[in-house]
Amino acid sequence: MPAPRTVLLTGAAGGLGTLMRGLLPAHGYALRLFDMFPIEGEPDAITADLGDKEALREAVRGVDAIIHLAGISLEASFDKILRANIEGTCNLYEAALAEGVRRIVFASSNHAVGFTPRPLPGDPLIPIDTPRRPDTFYGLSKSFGEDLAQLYWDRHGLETVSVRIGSCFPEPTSVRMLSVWMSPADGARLFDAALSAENVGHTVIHGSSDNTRLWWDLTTARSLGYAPQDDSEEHAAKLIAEHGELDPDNPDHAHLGGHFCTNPPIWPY
Ligand code: NAI
Ligand code: 15L
Repeated sequence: MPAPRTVLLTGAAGGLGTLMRGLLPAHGYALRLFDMFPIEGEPDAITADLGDKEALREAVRGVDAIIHLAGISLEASFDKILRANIEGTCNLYEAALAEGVRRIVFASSNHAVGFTPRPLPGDPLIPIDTPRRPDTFYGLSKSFGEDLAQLYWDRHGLETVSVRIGSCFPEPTSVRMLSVWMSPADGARLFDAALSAENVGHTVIHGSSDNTRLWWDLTTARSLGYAPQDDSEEHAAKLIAEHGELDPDNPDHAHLGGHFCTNPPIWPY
């Protein structure tokens, strides 16, 4: 069996980071953890801000790849987004380049294309080359991150898979999530594929399970070797009984980004 590959997991204290800390070791990865908050039970985790360039250089030194989850994950003022998501991601790419890391998997988001109209039954799935339509400063920072990744590939040969994640939580909690949910186990499968596929250059993929009510096309993700095993449909009856079907006249239901387009949740810090 090949030795586990060492991967830096930024944002390791967060919701998705916590799920991936539990699941990725079984795919053969040895994780180095990074977050601005300490992680209980993980004394070796690096506690630092993405603004700390020296800490980033040390954090990326010697790893085979990086999964970049750290950052503001909801809407915030442009100043906060600028520091954490835009400058912070630039700092990480500069550190990776300086230390010779060859591959980053970037947690982009459906909110980079959040104002894309939601497909109605019978409409074609949203293709991966759909035009960017950020729904928030947060979504705009993910759009920037994808362009940054393209620049580092074209200019420096640093590879990235940008994953436009739908909603990765233990269970879907809204009717919208039935379409964009990525089960944690499929999330780990997708990160594994993004880390191990060959010759990705800069590839953008959608990140979700193979949901019955899927809104977007998973072809590019599958071309990297991603084989989703889960479907949100087993949660559909309960969620629809509770909330009803999506209403075409409700602006919260009109776009891929859902309520981020009308009333986005605000980052609490
Ligand atoms: P989260 O908010 O739970 O975790 C983000 C982590 O980043 C936190 O632990 C936070 O302390 C850390 N962080 C924030 N700013 C930082 C900074 N300046 N320096 C160092 N660490 C910092 O978010 P979640 O849900 O775990 O998402 C992880 C990533 O995936 C985020 O980039 C998010 O935008 C992206 N994403 C997540 C989705 C989901 O369904 N969970 C959907 C789409 C994208
Ligand atoms: C995101 O990008 C957020 O980080 C996450 O908290 C969820 O709200 C998700 O999108 C979503 O669209 O459900």
